[in-house]
Amino acid sequence: MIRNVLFALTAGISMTAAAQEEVRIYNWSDYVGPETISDFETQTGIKVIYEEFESNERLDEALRANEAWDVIFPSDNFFAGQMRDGLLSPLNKRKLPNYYANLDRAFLATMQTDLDPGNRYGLPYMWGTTGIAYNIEAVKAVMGSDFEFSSWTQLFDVNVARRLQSCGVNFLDSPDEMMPLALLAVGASPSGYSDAEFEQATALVQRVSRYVTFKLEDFEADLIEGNTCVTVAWNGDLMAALDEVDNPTDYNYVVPEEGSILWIDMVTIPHNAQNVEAAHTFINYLLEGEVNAKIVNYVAYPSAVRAATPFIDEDIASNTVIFPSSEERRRLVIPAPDTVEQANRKLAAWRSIRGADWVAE
Ligand code: SPD
Repeated sequence: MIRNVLFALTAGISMTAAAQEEVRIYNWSDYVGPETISDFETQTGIKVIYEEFESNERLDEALRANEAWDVIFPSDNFFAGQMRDGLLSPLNKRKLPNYYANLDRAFLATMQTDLDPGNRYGLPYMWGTTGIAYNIEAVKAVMGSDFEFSSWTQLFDVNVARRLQSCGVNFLDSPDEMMPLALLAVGASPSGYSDAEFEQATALVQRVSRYVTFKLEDFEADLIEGNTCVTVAWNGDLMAALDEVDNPTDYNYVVPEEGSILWIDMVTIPHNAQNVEAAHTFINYLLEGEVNAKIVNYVAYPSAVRAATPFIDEDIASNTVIFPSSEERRRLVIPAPDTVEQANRKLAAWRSIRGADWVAE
């Protein structure tokens, strides 16, 4: 993504002393503000090695292959598996004064019960939803003026996809992103499903796969540049992209009637981190109210940092795609983390759809 080039450049040129302290950060693409990293380097003198990934599968692979990162950002479900498998280091809260001062306690309490008792291993970084984003007129031009997306069944419908292939339909190239949506489309719960339901969901994706593209990187840019007219999307990435176009109302983002996923991207320290001290310094920095608000204002996702609230731009705070209404929130689920067997089955299903040589972006 274009904006990331700037981070890579600033991370590369800012401090050059030979024995300078370093912190290695592996984050999703477009997930900090334009100055987040350079400001941190200036404030602390710590050099940031910053790289980006597009999917939880890629991050998980990196972690299991013993790649050495100091700070990583897995989603809640992958975080749970990584914690279970001993791949994360417990946080030292004494080194995170902003943890007590600035985080939203109610948000932390949700995670304590469900995911990480005592919030020992990680903190919520940003959260969001997955939905269907589309160019309203381009879709109507193909499907007729009454057509609008309101259900996952439409997205996975071969007849719909075959027709919309002319303007382009994109699925996120990740089993973890797509299989829960296919499960919703077959009437199953992404949190608890039978073998038969999983097979039905796999068959649904398989049938439609020849009419769609599979891409994670720049899915939102492809939509606004007209390379696609429909894409599965994360709300914030779409909203950040629409902030840069003249015609944002040409697009719609829908959380379908069956509901969708509420995901939480965590920030945590891997078990093999080389600079645990600097990792804490960086995480504590992310929890500063103004620092965090600048990120929220840029990436267009809500965070769990209460101290950021006064600094959030009004157009972000009032945007109901970014901050879903309570009606919409009732239709969102945080799926229970996969067991090892479920995670392996999801990957196997994806390879059966995408090819045995599929690799995560
Ligand atoms: N641009 C950064 C987007 C991060 C999205 N994370 C989504 C994870 C959903 N499982």
